[in-house]
Amino acid sequence: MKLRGKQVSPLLETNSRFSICVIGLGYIGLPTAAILASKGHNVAGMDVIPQVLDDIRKQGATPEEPGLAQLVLGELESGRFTLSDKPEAADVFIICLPTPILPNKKADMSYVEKGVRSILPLLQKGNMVILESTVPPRTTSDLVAGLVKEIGLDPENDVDLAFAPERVIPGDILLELSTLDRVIGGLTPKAASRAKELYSCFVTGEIVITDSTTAEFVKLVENSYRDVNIAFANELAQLSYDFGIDVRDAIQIANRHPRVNILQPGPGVGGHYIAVDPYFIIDGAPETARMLALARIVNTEMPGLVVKILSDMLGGLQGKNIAILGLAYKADVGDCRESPALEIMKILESGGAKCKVHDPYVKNAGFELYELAEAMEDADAVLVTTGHSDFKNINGAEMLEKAKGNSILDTRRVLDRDSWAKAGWDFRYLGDGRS
Ligand code: SAJ
Repeated sequence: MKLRGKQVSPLLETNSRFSICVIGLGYIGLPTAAILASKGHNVAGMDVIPQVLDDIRKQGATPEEPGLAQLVLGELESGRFTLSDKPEAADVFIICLPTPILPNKKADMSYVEKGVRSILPLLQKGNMVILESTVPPRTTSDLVAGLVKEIGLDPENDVDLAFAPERVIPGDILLELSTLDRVIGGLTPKAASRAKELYSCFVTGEIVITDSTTAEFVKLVENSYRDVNIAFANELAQLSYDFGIDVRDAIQIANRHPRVNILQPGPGVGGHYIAVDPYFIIDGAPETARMLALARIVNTEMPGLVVKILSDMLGGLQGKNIAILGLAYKADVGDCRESPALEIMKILESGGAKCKVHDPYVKNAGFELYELAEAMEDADAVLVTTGHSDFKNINGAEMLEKAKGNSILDTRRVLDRDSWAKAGWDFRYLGDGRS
């Protein structure tokens, strides 16, 4: 079995070292490729974007993922992991391509379709094709199997098709990739157990096998469950103003019950996962997925509520300067896809306010970001939209000297209210209906 010489064994063998081609070197493809290489497999990592390959060659990976850059650079050095701008013949193809959401809230399957099409000329009997991208239910059985049929192969008998979703949390990917339990769905039971055999080389958690459609559904359900739970917390935050209570206290006390586990409210749900995945179910069964649709509505309305509270504090937005602390969708990462802060900025600006955003984690926002002191200069109000740990050290008294006004709304409860209030700030936490 040789990868680079294009001599590939027709059938996978138990306990073999496989040649593997990983299509798409994003936040899941790259660590998966590097881990598989570290277990002795020959891995070709493929990406169509030259910049992605250049960055990997130069720095391995983003420093936000502990240990990843070192692992990637080490495996490249060893020669077990190579980079390429096109797919290479292999025993196993793993597809880790994005499935963005279209404006009509349907999954954009074009990257996955193109990725699968790109391996078709290389596909041989006995190969395994594993999809890791988050996809609508029945993608493996309809889209992937359908494409395999186009080249005259039988998707059930000639090749093994499986779906193996990742479920790691950004910021702790390397650890979770190995330790979390994993679900793997096969188009056939044989495909599922073969994929399980491969993933067993690095997954120490339990690997549960099922059919491909169930596995696709499970992946979406996990994130939808979290979206519904956060929507519940966000609704409680809204109710805190009706009943004059602090939602944080209420949730903390309720969560002492052994069978209650409510998440935390915030300015909305961002990121490319929880804010997106429920739509893949809703789109397939809009009449039935009512609770999922309602949770999306509640969470999507949060930016508007945040702006309304701030506007009430300021007596209107027209001509006001707002210092926004945090653009990333969640604490301690630099990713701002679907971030509620972006929507909040849009609403503030449409109300006549001017925003200056400070986020030490975000490298490229597509617009000007400010140092903390610059963002605070002449600010009428401060709005905290991301709970970065660095923000905990900001000194309220020093900030008051730079700002013009003294209003602050912390939607993440990251700042210490007592010390800021003592320094002279009119300090509110989102969901504290007592203030
Ligand atoms: N959020 C809240 N309140 C909370 C928790 C989160 O408002 O109590 C917000 C965050 O601020 C953020 C959003 O929700 O804007 C999503 O953040 P997250 O940390 O909950 O999750 P993601 O989107 O970074 O990653 C999720 C994870 N899924 C689950 O926990 C079920 C992760 O394990 C998945 O691998 C990932 O989606 C994915 O790839 O699908």
